[in-house]
Amino acid sequence: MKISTAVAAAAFYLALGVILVNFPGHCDAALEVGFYKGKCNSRDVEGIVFSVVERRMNETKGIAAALIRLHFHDCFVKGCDASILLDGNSCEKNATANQSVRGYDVIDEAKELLEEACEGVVSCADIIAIAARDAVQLSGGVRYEVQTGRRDGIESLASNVDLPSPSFSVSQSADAFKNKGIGLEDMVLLLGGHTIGFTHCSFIEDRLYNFGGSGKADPTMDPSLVEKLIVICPKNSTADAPVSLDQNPASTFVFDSSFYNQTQHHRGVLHIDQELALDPLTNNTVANLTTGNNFLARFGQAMVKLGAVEVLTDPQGEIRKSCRVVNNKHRSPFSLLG
Ligand code: HEM
Ligand SMILES: *[C@@H]1O[C@H](CO)[C@@H](O)[C@H](O)[C@H]1NC(C)=O
Ligand SMILES: *[C@@H]1O[C@H](CO)[C@@H](O)[C@H](O)[C@H]1NC(C)=O
Ligand SMILES: *[C@@H]1O[C@H](CO)[C@@H](O)[C@H](O)[C@H]1NC(C)=O
Ligand SMILES: *[C@@H]1O[C@H](CO)[C@@H](O)[C@H](O)[C@H]1NC(C)=O
Ligand SMILES: *[C@@H]1O[C@H](CO)[C@@H](O)[C@H](O)[C@H]1NC(C)=O
Ligand SMILES: *[C@@H]1O[C@H](CO)[C@@H](O)[C@H](O)[C@H]1NC(C)=O
Ligand SMILES: CC(=O)N[C@H]1CO[C@H](CO)[C@@H](O)[C@@H]1O
Repeated sequence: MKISTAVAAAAFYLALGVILVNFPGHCDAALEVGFYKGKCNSRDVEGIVFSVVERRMNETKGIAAALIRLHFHDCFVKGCDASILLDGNSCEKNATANQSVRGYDVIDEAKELLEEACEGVVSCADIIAIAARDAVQLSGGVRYEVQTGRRDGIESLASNVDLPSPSFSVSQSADAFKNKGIGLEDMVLLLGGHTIGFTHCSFIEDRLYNFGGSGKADPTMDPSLVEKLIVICPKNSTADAPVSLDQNPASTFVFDSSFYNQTQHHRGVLHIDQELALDPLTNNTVANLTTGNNFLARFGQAMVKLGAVEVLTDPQGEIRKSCRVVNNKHRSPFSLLG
């Protein structure tokens, strides 16, 4: 009896140890919905961010897409820790993959108002996550409950930037997402973010003129779309014009499931977008989402998962005073604090 109890206890603690060791992300548990309730002098933190995003979108609708992409690029490099916001020559924001990321000034504006409301309380990483949610909602998507409680990192290096490339295959892209703990279906949902926003000619020139060195257009692109895009992106032009990611002109700025319908009609703009509809790993999910199937709510859930990637929570990291610089500039940027 005694021995079997001891064995059971040992087995229990062994199992517990295995569980703890197997969940290195267990500090993610500290993220919660409404983390700032009652922490900002009775001010509504999420409401303050919402008004900034709303006003900026009233001026420029396209800023919504920029804010959603900013969250993705933040979370995929060293976790959602606002490392993308730090200024400096060798910082993430100066890496090639970041060169067209926009929206930094929107985050600055929200941060300024929040510092006035309650100094040193709201992290830049949370502002990005809240702003991305608001951008989705204000573009016609579903308002999902955003988790907060992230803290800001103190390291940002361009050499850390290793984002998936638009010329990746579905399985290469799936590996990149899997490394961040995000599965195949969530990857397909998150790429649905390409239902708004713009790319540039330089990202699709190969598909129009010299796909895989063939000297021809990508055969998976609808020829009428090729014809349309070569007008926007003339051969050898240096203008690098913007091109809508969702080629349904009725929903350029609308957060809807049109992206999936477009890819099913061979009208995906980026190579990876088109591949989602063709690759047997993802084609069924794309077909499912084309007919709606609750895309908007499912996208929100996928964004919550994206927002939990490798986050810092109290007591790790810091609450930056300015989103562009770490609090103690004299501290070595290479020191690791959490
Ligand atoms: C395999 C993964 C992904 C790749 C390869 C990729 C690639 C790209 C590229 C090349 C652009 C155009 C950049 C430019 O021309 O300036 C872009 C834009 C964009 N991406 Fe992604 N992306 C990926 C995943 C995501 C995810 C997960 C989201 C959000 C949930 C997202 C949201 C956006 C948005 C909203 C834009 C438009 C930005 C704007 O208009 O400023 N992307 N992406
Ligand atoms: C944005 O525009 C809408 C519709 O015109 C208006 O109701 C709202 O008050 C504006 N919001 C801000 C913050 O300017
Ligand atoms: C960014 O990187 C380029 C080289 O990639 C470098 O020449 C430049 O000085 C860096 N800094 C800024 C602020 O652009
Ligand atoms: C475009 O540039 C390539 C070399 O990069 C050159 O061979 C070709 O003739 C140019 N085409 C036009 C239409 O100027
Ligand atoms: C799907 O895309 C095709 C091709 O652009 C278009 O003709 C059709 O109206 C779209 N369907 C929906 C439901 O948006
Ligand atoms: C997905 O691809 C597989 C393999 O090519 C095919 O059997 C299946 O019918 C496709 N599904 C859809 C919805 O097109
Ligand atoms: C679409 O996917 C959802 C979620 O996986 C599933 O519940 C639903 O049954 C699917 N619908 C169709 C028509 O395949
Ligand atoms: C090298 C380079 O162009 N870096 C850019 C990164 O993104 C920021 C914000 O858009 C630009 O200001 C940088 O010039």
